[in-house]
Amino acid sequence: MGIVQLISPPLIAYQNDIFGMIPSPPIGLASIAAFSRKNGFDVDLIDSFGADPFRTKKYGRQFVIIGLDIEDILSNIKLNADVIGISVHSAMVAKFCMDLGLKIKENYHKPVVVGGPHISLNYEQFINAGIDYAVIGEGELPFIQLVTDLQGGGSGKNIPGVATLGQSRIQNGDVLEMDDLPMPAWDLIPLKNYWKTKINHSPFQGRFIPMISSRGCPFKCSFCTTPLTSRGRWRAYSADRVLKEIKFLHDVHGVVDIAIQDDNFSANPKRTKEICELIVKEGLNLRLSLPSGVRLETLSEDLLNAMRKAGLTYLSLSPESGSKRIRQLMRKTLDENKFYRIQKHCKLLNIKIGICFIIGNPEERMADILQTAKMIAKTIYLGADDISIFIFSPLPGAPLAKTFEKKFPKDLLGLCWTPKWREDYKKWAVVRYLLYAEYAILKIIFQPFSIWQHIKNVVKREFETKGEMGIARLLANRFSSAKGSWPVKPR
Ligand code: B12
Ligand code: SF4
Repeated sequence: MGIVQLISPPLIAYQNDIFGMIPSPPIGLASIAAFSRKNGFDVDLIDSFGADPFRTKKYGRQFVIIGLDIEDILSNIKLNADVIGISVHSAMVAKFCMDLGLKIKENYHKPVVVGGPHISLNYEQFINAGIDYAVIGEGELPFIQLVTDLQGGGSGKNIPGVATLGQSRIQNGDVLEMDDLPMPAWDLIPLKNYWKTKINHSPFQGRFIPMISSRGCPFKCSFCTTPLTSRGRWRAYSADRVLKEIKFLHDVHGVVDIAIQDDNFSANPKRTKEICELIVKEGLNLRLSLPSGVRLETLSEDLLNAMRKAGLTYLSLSPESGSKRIRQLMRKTLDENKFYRIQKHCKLLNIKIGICFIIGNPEERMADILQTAKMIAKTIYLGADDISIFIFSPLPGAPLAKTFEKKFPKDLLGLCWTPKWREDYKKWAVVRYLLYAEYAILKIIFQPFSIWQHIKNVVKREFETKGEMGIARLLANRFSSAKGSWPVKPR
């Protein structure tokens, strides 16, 4: 019927930034690929990171590209492709993707379509720069409607969910019933290369993969863009469909570690429990993890028991700040009693817990930082295994970004959780360092026996916490000349 060329950009991060250097197979693009195939198109997919995860190149003064560069990608493009689609996950890859798209147009004169979380709120810049089409929101249906229209000689105009020059008011694209979506086309992604890096977003011990079992979020945190891109809707696969996908990943790809990357895996606790019961019934021996932060409101002891039985080994909770005032500014509710109670229960079940914080809100004062330090102390005392501290980065489109907009770096590079472009970055980097030092000292005091286990895990590269992966990454950075260690130093 036609040939679709899909491209996932390389990983772009500040050099040596362990908070930004997180590789992960591109789920969204794998889903677009699967749906295109289901509709009769041949698909070629260039996964620029996965194709060569040990190759690095400097990008500007401070950044590094890991994977294929623009020239490499251009030489891999199928010349007979009818349409080229590029996935733009975050602001960090926006400039690269725009340059790539324009180069493709210049060299191959083919229609270029962009899509992805960053595009949904920032498509106009791409269209104004000369990219032909931008797909807003969930992309499967609008993309196929666009490609089919172009194939039939159409202009690609007036397709719901697709922006193009002169069409700035976009009617929302239709979405499919979740269970009607095919499983991501993982056969098109070089998964083995990801496994070789021994780095993931979530702790793992064997073959790992990310999975999405639902889309969207009903909450409204002001630093986040998901409420806008999902328009407050939460949609999910049925429990049966989730089990089918997990079984497929386990049986066909030999996966044993599944990182569920949903924005809100337990938004419907009844469905979550059903999924867990099905996994147990099927007798699957898996490790499940929830690295992206689970809403406390949706958790209960009963649900955690079910998740543990199904294989949950790691869970991330995101109070974001110890200060109630800052949480209010973030529109983040937190029942502190429940927060500590749930941690104790995880400890009882031997589910490793990671706690995420965001520091550096423009309104944050010393008193707020001290509240966060106090919360860290209490969580470590209760047995929390891990903490992650990010420095607030205004993401284009998010409500809390408004005050920063005029100060954004022009190329949007640096809009990640290590925002070195911020005038007050140094101050927040010191605060982050001090909070990690507090964590390390309290860990030794309150959990002395855990240290030995962490060391063993780092040496064996069989990770139980994100902190262990962070240490492994720091060591790899330091001694990256060792063959096969990741990330390698930029050339
Ligand atoms: C999982 C995840 C990750 C994972 C995996 C990323 C990956 N390779 O897939 C990890 C942890 C690695 C990650 C890293 C980062 N992420 Co992230 N991530 C997410 C998360 C939670 C879910 C994405 C997802 O898989 N969704 C499910 C799939 C099915 O949907 P999708 O990816 O959106 O794809 C659909 C559409 O977007 C569209 N689409 C996608 N690609 C294409 C391509 C074409 C051609 C078309 C037509 C359509 C299309 O169709 C798809 C199917 O419907 C989102 C939040 C969110 N809900 O979007 C944040 C999010 C996208 N990430 C974000 C950020 C900031 C980052 C980091 C910069 C953070 C950091 N560490 O500093 C890094 C940078 C990564 C990079 N190199 O760009 C921000 C982006 C905001 C912005 N504008 O910058 C988000 C929105 C979270 C947030 N609100 O803060 N991330
Ligand atoms: S941070 Fe998480 S809970 Fe808050 S709006 Fe974003 S996805 Fe939802």
